[in-house]
Amino acid sequence: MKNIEIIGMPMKYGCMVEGADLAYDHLKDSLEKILNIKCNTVVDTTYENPKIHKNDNKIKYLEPTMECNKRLYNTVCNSFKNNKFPLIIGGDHSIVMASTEAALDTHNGDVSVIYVDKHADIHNEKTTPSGNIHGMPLSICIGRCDKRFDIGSYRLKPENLYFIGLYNYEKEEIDYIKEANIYHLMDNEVTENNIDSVVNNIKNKIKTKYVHLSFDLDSIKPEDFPAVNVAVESTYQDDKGMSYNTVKKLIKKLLQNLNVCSMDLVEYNPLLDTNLECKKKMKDILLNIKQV
Ligand SMILES: [Mn+2]
Repeated sequence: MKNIEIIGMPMKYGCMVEGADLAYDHLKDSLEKILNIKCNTVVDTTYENPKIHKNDNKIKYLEPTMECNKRLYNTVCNSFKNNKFPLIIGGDHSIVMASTEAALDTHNGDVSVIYVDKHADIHNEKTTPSGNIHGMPLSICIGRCDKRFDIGSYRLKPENLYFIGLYNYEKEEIDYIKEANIYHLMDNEVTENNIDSVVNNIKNKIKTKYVHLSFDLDSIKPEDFPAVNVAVESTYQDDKGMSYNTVKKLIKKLLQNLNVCSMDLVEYNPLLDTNLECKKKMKDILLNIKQV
């Protein structure tokens, strides 16, 4: 991967769990060493006197989430202008609204999104059970949320969205995914042995020139990668999710075979990485990214 610009996005307003906002700081040295670049782009995510609920009792941290994401949007647009490949280190997954919108606006809407995540993140302000915006960013990009969530100009077409590794979603989300005929592969539909056909199949379906790859580490099965920013009680429920080896290969194959213009790496929580096992695995994934 050439011309990578690391963009730190220490974001937590999309899901108030302590930790994911520390990921960039925690990984910075490794990123610089592995990718052999200097990391000096960090989005300012400070917000004076953030209110959990202002005028809406349902949505949490609306103003700080949108304000910080607009700052990221501008940073990613600049990165594209400088002919860079922005690699955004989150933070919670609300940040995909900014990275996707920046990619769409830079490329006149000619962008598909590959969403490697166990969650669908496609609630809107009416269906969200938690009020956390990190469960809503794809609806924001598609334009299924009201104007308080406006960011960027071009909207993501549902036909250009691809889910990989899905297994944790609410009924309203999967109903919409099916109704809008959005491509989705469940976690058990992707294994180490079928990655080539998975990637080829998606490659044949893609209709846009560019692809934004959004990678949530919680797509890896919890026993292989426990240090992610989901509610702790739901972390260990089942033996669900794709294996670490599967995901590592998958990310590499996607980068090798598709015209990926930008990427997010989100929801790593260093506070839960007690023996630094997950950090080691992240370094391996980054090495893979470098080699493409
Ligand atoms: Mn997720």
